Amino acid sequence: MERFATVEEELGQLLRPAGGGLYVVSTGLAEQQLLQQQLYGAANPGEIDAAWRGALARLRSAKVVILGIPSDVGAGFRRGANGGPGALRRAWLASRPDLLSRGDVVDVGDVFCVPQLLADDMLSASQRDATAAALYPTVAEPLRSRLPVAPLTIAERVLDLIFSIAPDVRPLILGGDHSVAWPVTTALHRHRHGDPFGIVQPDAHTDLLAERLGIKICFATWSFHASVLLGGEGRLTQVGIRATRFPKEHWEKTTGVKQFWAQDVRDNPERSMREILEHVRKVAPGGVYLSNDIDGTDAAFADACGTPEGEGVSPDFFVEMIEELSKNPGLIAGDLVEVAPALSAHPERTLATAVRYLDATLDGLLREFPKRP
Ligand SMILES: [Mn+2]
Repeated sequence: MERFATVEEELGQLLRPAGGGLYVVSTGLAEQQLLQQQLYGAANPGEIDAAWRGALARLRSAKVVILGIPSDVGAGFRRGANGGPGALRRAWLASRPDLLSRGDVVDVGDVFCVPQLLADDMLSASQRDATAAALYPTVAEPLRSRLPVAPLTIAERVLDLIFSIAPDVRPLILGGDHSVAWPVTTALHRHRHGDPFGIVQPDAHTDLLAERLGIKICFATWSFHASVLLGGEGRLTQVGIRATRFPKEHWEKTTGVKQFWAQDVRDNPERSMREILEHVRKVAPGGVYLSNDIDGTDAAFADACGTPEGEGVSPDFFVEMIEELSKNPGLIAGDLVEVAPALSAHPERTLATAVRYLDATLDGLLREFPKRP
């Protein structure tokens, strides 16, 4: 076999049914199966698989595509964002049971994440081949050794494939640590042929290191590289910054990002909203990718994450910001990252906040774009 017959067939290898991106052997297996039965209204693995393939077959007519990337190779201190997509799907489905039966929204499932891997360019050829053999046992050589194996590289390929058959579709990504925003950024950049889009990033942290421990792309560096890719000029806009070693002037001067710190938003929310919208509408007329790190939100509403921070931005502010950005300049993609349900004694509070964000983001992604002058 030299190539796949259809894009859907390749996606069927690269992805797993929603909830299936985590590798579980015994612990967590029953929970994963229950989630998949609920998501797909299916009684057994065969029905789950059939429902998921049915979703892939509807991709070409979708307006919004949901993709889970349960990859967590990030922070040193407390992890758990690999539990994000499952918990987000469960909470969201409970409040929006029609989610997966709507024709215009297609959940393509999860990137299957080998938890020790991040990107293919970090791997030796022999490791790559060994993992490819484990992930794609039914794909023959030489095709198999060309398939990506690490989460971010699989996500890039998946998004390229999706855009190739559904050019106007808008992705909604469920993370995962914040590194999952990188493949979304690069896929948008390739796909939009220079149409100037922006990124708006609610976050307590800047994620603006050029490298961390010699690693170019990870949760702490992706914003730096995204800003470079977008050409600087404030096209990457960060909102809610408060846990950083350097002042705003340092970051804006050295990296070309635009920042709105949490304290300024708290002191004067009306003025901050006005300035954020004015700025983004000026620099990103082609639309916005909302990359929403849950820790941008005040820890009182979102403590189920690796690095909860107080003195943050309220969910009301971010929901309004998402709604306003959706009206103008429009959302071309969205995500919600770093939700780590296992890290809080009361994750339901964070998940309720998360569901508000997912609802607002999905509504925004489904909106028609305003007419461009
Ligand atoms: Mn982040």
